[in-house]
Amino acid sequence: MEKSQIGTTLTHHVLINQRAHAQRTGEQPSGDFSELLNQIAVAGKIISAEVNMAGLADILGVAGRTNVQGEQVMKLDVFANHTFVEILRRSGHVGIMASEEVDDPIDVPEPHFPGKYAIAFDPLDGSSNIDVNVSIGTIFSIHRRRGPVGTPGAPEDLLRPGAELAAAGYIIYGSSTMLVYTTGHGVHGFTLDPSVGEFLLSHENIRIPEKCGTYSVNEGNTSTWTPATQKFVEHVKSPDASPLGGMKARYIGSLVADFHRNLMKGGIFLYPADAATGKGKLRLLYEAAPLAFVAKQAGGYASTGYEDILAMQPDGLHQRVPLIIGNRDAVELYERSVSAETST
Ligand code: AHM
Ligand code: MG
Repeated sequence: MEKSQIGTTLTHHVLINQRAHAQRTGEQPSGDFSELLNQIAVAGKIISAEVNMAGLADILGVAGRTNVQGEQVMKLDVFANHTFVEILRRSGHVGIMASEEVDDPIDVPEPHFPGKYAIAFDPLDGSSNIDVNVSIGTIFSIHRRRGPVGTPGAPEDLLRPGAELAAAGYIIYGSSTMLVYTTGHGVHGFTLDPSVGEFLLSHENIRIPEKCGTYSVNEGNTSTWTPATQKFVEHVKSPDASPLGGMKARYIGSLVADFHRNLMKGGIFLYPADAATGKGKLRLLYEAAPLAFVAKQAGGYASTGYEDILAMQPDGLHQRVPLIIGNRDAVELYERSVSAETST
């Protein structure tokens, strides 16, 4: 990062990018998107603070611990969902939402103003890792709604291909808290400086490194994979295989953390189809599609093995898909392995 950018806040960075966009296109920015992203960042800071307290729950006593409003502390994933829903509902920029934690679409009732965006999120992904101090994350995806601003949102505003996303990103609660986002013009990362309470630009224009040195998959599931997946994993870990042999294994079991590591270091993550059902585990709307959008902007690619994740038309809010994501050459090699199997 250039020295002149040290101390650039998320807000400032979004404004600079909007100005550049306005100069390119002649469109005047409304400021709505930057406000929305700011609200997401606020929710992220609140969740980050709570996640950092999680290890103290036993010491302080979960039942005895109360929050600033004097209320009983909620389970972290419930807390994260509640935080996102309430902050976004009041933002004035969201007309409808979907959350991993909620079965139905979440509307924006009176007196809140239904804004122009539809947002889907997984408020706390990998939450089974909370108790053991392993990184977890929030994933979000943002579409521009089809209906006019001020009118209620509809599920169709959410059920759209990832290729139409206006923005997507994630927040990782790890050794530090980072927010990574894209609006389709590069991927930018901001690290939370808890001493000033701001997300500061730390990784501008992230590109996935050319060398794909890591594969990430739950190998305990090997017996449930298709032969094509089994062959692919055997191939990438064989030291002498070409192309793309000799990869090392790294699997955290937290999608955001596995994806983030591979984005920064080069790697492929697989949660492939189960051979018996043909289905994957991860959700299209708020896990696969937003990360596919980020990956593509960073020079990577995401596929089910059969099709580009970004091209998929969702058929439900909680639809599950196989997800193979990371370096483009590695994901394409997986696709070839699948198509060789289906054509024999
Ligand atoms: P969750 O939404 O219930 O937290 O499950 C999603 C998580 C992902 O973070 C991770 O990639 C995957 O499940 C790990 O699954 P497994 O434990 O089957 O390997
Ligand atoms: Mg999840």
